Amino acid sequence: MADHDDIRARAEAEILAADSAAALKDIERAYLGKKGEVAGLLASIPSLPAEERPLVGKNANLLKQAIQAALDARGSELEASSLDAERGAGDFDPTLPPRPLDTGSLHPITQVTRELEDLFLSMGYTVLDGPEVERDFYNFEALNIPRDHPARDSQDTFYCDDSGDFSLRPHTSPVQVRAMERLEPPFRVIAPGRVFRHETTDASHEHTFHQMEGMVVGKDISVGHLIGAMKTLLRGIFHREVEVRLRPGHFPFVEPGFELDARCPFCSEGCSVCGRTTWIELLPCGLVHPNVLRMSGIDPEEWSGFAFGLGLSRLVMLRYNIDDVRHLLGGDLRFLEQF
Ligand code: FA5
Repeated sequence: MADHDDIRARAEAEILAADSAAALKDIERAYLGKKGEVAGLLASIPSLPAEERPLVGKNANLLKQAIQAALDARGSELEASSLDAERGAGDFDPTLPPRPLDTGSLHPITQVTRELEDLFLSMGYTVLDGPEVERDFYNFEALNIPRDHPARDSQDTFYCDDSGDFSLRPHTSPVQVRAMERLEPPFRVIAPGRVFRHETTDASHEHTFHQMEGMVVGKDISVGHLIGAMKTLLRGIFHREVEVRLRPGHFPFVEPGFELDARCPFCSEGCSVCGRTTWIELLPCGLVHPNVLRMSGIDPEEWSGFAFGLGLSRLVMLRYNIDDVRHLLGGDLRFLEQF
């Protein structure tokens, strides 16, 4: 018992005198460590007479608890006084709440894409993806775009090799062809994605922008179905009636073809976004040309369809009142942080 009292008195004195967490650790090791004094006491038990062993064991454990409690108490004291010291120094207040984390947000194009995907999924469409580096066959040939069509001009298309076979896709329409190859009619698909054009940029033209292709192939598909789908699309995104106009448009892969324009929200008399026309070209569309169906192995006598190529970047501009398409992929945080 004398041993215990002696050890306890020494330990408590040393603990009280300790002035750092490191010093406390050393004391803990000396008394409670594997080779510490308390361990020595416990190790001596087997050599004691049997009747003494329980009491010595119990006291050794009480001693251990007492030293641990003294260590903990002194540890808390030291920690509190070091916080006080830091606070007193005036350069850091550890009690202040942390700064809010920068969590970021989804890009407006991603937000609108996801909304459109949900809308079209609810109408039974499938969402498809296609390669950004695309072959000539899918970009043009299978879309009934002959060799001398202006869309093939190197002014518009970024070619990837000298053969002219591979280019960065200038539109999402090649995914139509991939859909027709892979799916049995009837089917409905959309394909949002990035497209690239070698052209001069301005408030409504970027060299890299987003489109969303749509295609429906079924029995007796008519212009009425097409217009119904376009109206649903616009209502779903704007949650209000948007003033639109439909005019004839020419694309080699649709017949008849249309241009659906939306009224420019930025002006009433013409501005740089609408090219001074008060209308923004948004949604070219039409009935799928029989040649296109035939080239992909679908019998145009049996099946018909419609297709559209939504200018997704322009839709995002209209939705969020963004007056220059170049903001979208410009990477300026001051712009992006608004979404
Ligand atoms: C096409 O790309 C056709 N593939 C669309 C199509 C699909 C027609 C299916 C018929 C059936 P166009 O080149 O007009 O068409 O582009 C489609 C839309 O993309 C335009 O209405 C416009 O909203 C948008 N767009 C075109 N060029 C740019 C550009 N440089 N920057 C931003 N948006 C653009």
